[in-house]
Amino acid sequence: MKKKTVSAMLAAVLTGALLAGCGSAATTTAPAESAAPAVESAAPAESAAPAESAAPAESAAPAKSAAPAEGGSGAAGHTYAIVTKSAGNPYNEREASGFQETIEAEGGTCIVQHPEAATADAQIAVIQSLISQGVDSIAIAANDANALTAALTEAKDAGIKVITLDSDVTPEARLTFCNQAGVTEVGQALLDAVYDLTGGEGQYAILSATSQATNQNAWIAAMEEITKSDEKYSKLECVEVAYGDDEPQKSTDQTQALLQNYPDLKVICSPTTVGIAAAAKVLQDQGSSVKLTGLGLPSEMAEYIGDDDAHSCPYMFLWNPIDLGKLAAYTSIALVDGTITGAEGETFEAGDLESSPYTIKALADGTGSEIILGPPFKFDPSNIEEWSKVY
Ligand code: RAM
Repeated sequence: MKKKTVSAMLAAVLTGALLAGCGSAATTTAPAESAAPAVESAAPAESAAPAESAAPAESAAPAKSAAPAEGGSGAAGHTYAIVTKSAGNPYNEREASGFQETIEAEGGTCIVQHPEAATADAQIAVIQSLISQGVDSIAIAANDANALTAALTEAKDAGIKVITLDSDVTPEARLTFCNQAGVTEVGQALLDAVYDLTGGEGQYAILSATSQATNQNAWIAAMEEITKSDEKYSKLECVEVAYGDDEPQKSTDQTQALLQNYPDLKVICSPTTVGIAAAAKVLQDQGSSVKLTGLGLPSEMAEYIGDDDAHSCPYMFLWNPIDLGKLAAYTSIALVDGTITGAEGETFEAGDLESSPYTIKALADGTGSEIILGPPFKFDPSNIEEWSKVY
């Protein structure tokens, strides 16, 4: 009951703040509308989910996350913002819902901003608005590694705790990075899938998000590195990296162009949930023999996953985007209440998340820190139905 009263008060305060600070570049979800999507609490009948992944039941368990973060003073009285890559992408909505659910369960006020387009400029406008609203923290999935540095530094200088999730910026512009999975691990999983689906040789293409997206670029670079360093992959030829900009229509057009330009193409690998969903539809509708893999949202991909010719995607990978949002929320709370500073070796509790407590790790190149949610998880015909009900 106490939480409800606080929420109502905060909703009123926030509504005022949003009216004052919301530019045309963003849409905002007020806390009042924060009911977590039904999909989040729908635990599949068989919730004996594979051990290496966040179990569906876990995303639904509210009990543990209702308690204040251990070691901290709770989130009440503070305002925590999340800025996703762009509006209209269900992955980003899942990510934001996990963040919002956690912040509100902990008694904080949440601001959700989905910029109009997956560009740095759209995010800069949002960051500036959040600085003027005086938020306590900003968690951002960056559309560019470098272009946000000035705006985020301004936020940090104003005392705002800045972190990244999903897609990073240069380390000096944030305190830490909530990374969904190890970059090399994701690159390895994708490359092995390409290897498997091509039969170990021949042409494949990558259908990415935007050309500036830090996360996609890091995974593609990891694939390139592994290809160069391991003879096993020497017969694979990556003919093109195409960019669908995380827009369904552009991703569809790019898929069609790849099919037209490369008649010998065997596989498309799309490390973006928007790209893979668009490509899956094109390939399946055309009855193409080109196979697809990459990173996909199970709820969008269920109809395309299958081992036979009637399905375009034999298998794909992802992580739980709701849990990634939750991790970013617990990280933001711990930074604001002083439990952590973002330095390597610090540890904090993250409610009901599988790997809690989390320890902050150094980035491989020693330039900053990150927190890894867990390993990427494989979705195939054996589990896609179950997971498509979760996210
Ligand atoms: C898209 C976005 C996001 C990425 C996923 C896999 O939704 O580009 O940043 O992590 O795909």
